[in-house]
Amino acid sequence: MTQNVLVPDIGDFESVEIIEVLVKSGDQINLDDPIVTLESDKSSVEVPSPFAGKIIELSVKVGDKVSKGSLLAKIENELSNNEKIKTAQNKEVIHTKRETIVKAENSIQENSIRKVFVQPSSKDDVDPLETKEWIESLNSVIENDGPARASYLLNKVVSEAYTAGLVLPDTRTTPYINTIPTEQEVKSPGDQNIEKKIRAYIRWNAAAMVVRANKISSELGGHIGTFASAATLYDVGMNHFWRAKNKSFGGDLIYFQGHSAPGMYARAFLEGRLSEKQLNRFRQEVEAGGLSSYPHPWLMPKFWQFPTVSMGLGPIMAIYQARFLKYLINRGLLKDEGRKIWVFLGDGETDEPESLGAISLAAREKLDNLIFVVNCNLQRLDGPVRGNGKIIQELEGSFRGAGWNVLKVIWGSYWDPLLKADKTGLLMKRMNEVVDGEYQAMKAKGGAYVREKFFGKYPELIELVSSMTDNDIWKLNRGGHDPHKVYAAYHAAMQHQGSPTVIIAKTVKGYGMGKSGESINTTHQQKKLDEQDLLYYRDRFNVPLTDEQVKNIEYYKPAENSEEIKYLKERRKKLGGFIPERSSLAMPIKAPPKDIFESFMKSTGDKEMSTTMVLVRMLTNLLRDKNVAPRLVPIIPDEARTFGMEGFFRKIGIYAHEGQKYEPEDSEQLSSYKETKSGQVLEEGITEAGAMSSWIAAATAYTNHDIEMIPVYVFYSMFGFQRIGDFAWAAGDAQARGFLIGATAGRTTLAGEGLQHQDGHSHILASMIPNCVSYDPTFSYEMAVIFREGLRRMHEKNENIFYYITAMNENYSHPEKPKGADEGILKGMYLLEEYRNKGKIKIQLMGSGTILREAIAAAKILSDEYGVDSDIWSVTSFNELRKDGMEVERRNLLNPNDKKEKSYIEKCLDKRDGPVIAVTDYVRSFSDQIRPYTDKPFYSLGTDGFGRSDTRKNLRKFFEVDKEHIVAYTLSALAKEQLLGSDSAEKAFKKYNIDKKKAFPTKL
Ligand SMILES: Cc1ncc(C[n+]2csc(CCOP(=O)(O)OP(=O)(O)O)c2C)c(N)n1
Ligand SMILES: [Mg+2]
Repeated sequence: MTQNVLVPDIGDFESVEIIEVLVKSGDQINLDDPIVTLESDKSSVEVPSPFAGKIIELSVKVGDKVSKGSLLAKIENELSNNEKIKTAQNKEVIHTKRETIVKAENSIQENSIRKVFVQPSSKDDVDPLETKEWIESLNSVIENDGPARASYLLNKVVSEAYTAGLVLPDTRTTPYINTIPTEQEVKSPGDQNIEKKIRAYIRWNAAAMVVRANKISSELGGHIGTFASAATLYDVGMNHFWRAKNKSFGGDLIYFQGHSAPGMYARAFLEGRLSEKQLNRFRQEVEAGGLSSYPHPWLMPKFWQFPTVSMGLGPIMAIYQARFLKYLINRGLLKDEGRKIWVFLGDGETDEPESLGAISLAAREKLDNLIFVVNCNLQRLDGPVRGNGKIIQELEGSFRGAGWNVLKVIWGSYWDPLLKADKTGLLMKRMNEVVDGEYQAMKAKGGAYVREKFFGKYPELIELVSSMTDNDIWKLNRGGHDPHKVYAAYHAAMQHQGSPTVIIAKTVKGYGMGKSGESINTTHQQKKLDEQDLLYYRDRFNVPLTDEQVKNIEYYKPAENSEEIKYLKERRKKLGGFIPERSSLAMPIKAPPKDIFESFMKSTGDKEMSTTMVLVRMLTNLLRDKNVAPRLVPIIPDEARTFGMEGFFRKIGIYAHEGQKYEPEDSEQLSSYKETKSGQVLEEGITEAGAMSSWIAAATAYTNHDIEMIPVYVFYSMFGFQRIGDFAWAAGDAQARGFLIGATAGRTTLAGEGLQHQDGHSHILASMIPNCVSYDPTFSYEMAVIFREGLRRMHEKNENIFYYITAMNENYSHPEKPKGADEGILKGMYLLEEYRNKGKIKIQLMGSGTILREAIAAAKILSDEYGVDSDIWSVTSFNELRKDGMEVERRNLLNPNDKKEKSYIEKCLDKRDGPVIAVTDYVRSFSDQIRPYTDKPFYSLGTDGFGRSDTRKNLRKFFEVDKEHIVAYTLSALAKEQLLGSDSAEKAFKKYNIDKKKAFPTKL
């Protein structure tokens, strides 16, 4: 049967041009194969075939204009009902037993509940007998019908109470005790004695390493107290849970709390991975072989995986890492091996908005591959985290509210008998009422103090501990220091399904440090322990070192054949290898053939388009390359329509782990909002931090998942580096490979949006990241040459760099690529045009981005009206030129006897005459960067100052970067250089109505 393929609903557009015809008569095509590409003045989008079959007639050609309903082709197809079937599948209706259940529930007669007006609950138990009956009923249901039924009943009662108008108890938090009841704790299979010894040695060596470094110089710093509080949390994971990457398993990913790094080095020392010599080089990294202060993959690329020490970045990056792992699995690019992402963070660190900012996403995405461990030692750097409150309860509320599985590990096993003996709940009441500031003081002040201040409040509690000595009371441990409790929580977290888990563990900062730093406000900064402190620490953990050895701050490492070392190695062997370890087995992606980019090298003729459109077109083409297509990860924080990228929605789908449970409002449209489980686009919503975290996860997939991915994160340039600069820095550290695209860039190019939108400095910010390569291209072919080279360098040659490219929303026509321009485009500048008609006076006119076009227009005026010739340079990257300039200058300074080497800028300009006039849509310091690398007089024009909303023409006039200002200022510069009389400039100022009294734009 013959079917007509018509142009579907393309949104608000009429008469849209066909820019590509992707099939020919006689082709056998599949459902959804693209037939043509349409381009409006904002975006380009492929039209997929609604049928499979053979093209028997093509009704259009390139250049034709079509609208909704236009005939594109005729197809002979066997399955005439194909489309219907497809639509029916899309409208997947979910039938469950739900309705039946609801009906049954409604049939229960429950109108007998009396409605009351809201009243807060009474604090006193006015009828203990009745209370008892209720509790007994509950126990009986738990006993006879099981906990699930009991929970159901409670929920039912609570919802009835709500309907009745009662003030409900605040259920964000649970009592201040461990979530897992003692009886339910899964016991560790480990040998506790050996593990305790190992932990003690690790503690000792970590502290010794920091103290030793500070003997060399107190400049070196370091932390003892943090790892001292977290040692058990790490050790249980290392001995029992964290599986390393090896040939048969992808590996769990562990985000270590940055300043607990000494503990990881100390363990690696026992494992034989680091030598004593290396430990002695903690924080002395300038000579090769030192250990980095914190986890920095850039500095220790075979060890650290995740830069975490800028607080808050680790947690959010890990959330998106867990999400990206599911994305890879759902897209069929990785096997689901049940890998987990573990994240360690401090309680103080949760103050950072980034730490908790994405926890609801983690729950929404059902990231049960994610486990947070918040080390609640109740202190941060200066003092208590929540002296007047309870950080554990506060966090529980936030995480529960967001939908996480929350496991509190507050009390250690020594408390178990006391809690068991507490029949009236008074101990629990006391635990609930004490605030963190007090809890902290108690651990600083000893057992007698705890007896008095904690138990002393109620005579019953004094009685409860009457048979215990002060020392016994002092030994009442906190959950995070009890390997049994920690094991049980980790075990439960591993089993949990359907939501992420947070383990909130209570610990003591500086645990075991005694007077030198246990639970005192200055613990965080403690990096020097004197002899007495060290002896105390040794004794506290029974480290088998003599006094002499302690005085020499020797490390302790038992013999290779000792039971401790054998045990430690055997445990890691069972878990697949050592952690942390960074490696990559990813295969490079072959850069696409040149022909994919060929169309961008030609002139667009009269057709005007923006570089953002060029980029989107290029990505569309790349989606046809079999090597590149599956690896592309387009990332957009709710701006696809701004950038003309909405065509991707339908074409490659938006990633949604649950697919699409609704029929989108625009389902009939060509770029309808299609969410699918195998979707490729990461549509992040309005979160630049989240989108950047996704980008980092994808950009480091080559090491964390052994698969090279090509993330392309397109942001509104103003909300890029300025907003997420710290992430970009971390990305550099993590050796991310991928593209960041600053769209709608330029202070005057984005016209109407005003001060908070117009970016005139992102390139400066990008230039500060050593491995970020950045470009501000003007023309379609520049963009194509740069992008292709980025693919080649990063993803085929595996250079550890990432690209920042600005793209604009100004439409103009693009010329053909000049012959031989490629090298210059990539190095940062090339000669675009030369005016040699009049001859005598010459200038070197440089421009980048859309302002290059103003420069080109100015050159014409200068030539036609003032007899000034110019060489016009398209500067694709002032940043790259500066890097080259700096390097060459340094080499020349180092080798004063050698022939002077020329920088690339010098090579370009050497044989050219006249001053340089450089003009961009960015602040002057952008182009000023290359001033030192040429002897020529240098004048820069730029957009210093706050942006504002107006037309492009007015804005360029305001910032003095339009062609008229370029002409006038050039003439004035020539006068200053005594190459021309000043009258020409004065005439131009007059002619162009340039107000000399206007204040400098930074002051306006
Ligand atoms: C963004 C950022 N701000 C400040 C710091 C400096 N800093 C390092 S550790 C620390 C205190 C950390 O307290 P907490 O998170 O409770 O960790 P703890 O050491 O108590 O485990 C601070 C402020 C940092 N590393 N990153
Ligand atoms: Mg803390």
